[in-house]
Amino acid sequence: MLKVYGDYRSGNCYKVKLMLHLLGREYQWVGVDILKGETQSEAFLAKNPNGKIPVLELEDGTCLWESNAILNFLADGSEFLPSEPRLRTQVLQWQFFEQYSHEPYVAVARFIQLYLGMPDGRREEHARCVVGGYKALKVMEKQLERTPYLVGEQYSIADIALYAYTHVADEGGFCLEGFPAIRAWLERVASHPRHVTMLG
Ligand SMILES: N[C@@H](CCC(=O)N[C@@H](CS)C(=O)NCC(=O)O)C(=O)O
Repeated sequence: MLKVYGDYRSGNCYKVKLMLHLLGREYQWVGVDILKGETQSEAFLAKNPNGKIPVLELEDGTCLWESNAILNFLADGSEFLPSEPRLRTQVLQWQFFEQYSHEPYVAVARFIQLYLGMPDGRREEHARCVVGGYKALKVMEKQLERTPYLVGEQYSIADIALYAYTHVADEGGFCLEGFPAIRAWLERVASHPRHVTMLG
């Protein structure tokens, strides 16, 4: 059976969980506590030398890491990854955007606020993350004013990648009041019959 090493509160790990539920795949969840340093143990580093969750361990023992790479592996051949090259590239485009222009701000602001409880020493960094995060949210809003999903008409792994931290952006100090297209998209994604919540 597939094994997922992760933390339920982590958006990067939630991407993998959501994907597996949407595909109806069985898996075993192995909890990893990042605050206790469990990602830095020798045993864990043998699975991901970069010391980060999520990790997907396949039946033959192969370990895949990097959440969006895992999404591409799992979605291969399914309705969640278009085969047409232009559309598939647009999926990747949004996933690279997520990792470089969204996650480093929205997820890190949430980490500082939710996991660390906003320590004084990280308030300035949090404020910088909020600025960067709103910039990314504006880019998403523009796209979602035009199309129901990030890549046109079809729910894809681009949406899963960006849903993960956007739907809990409030936990990082973001307000989505001024982003009606994003709010409608969040509801659209969550209305899928096989949707699962982050903590569900
Ligand atoms: N780019 C990676 C980021 C993974 C990541 O940052 N994971 C965090 C939890 S959300 C982690 O494992 N942090 C522990 C650490 O860095 O020691 C991905 O998308 O999978």
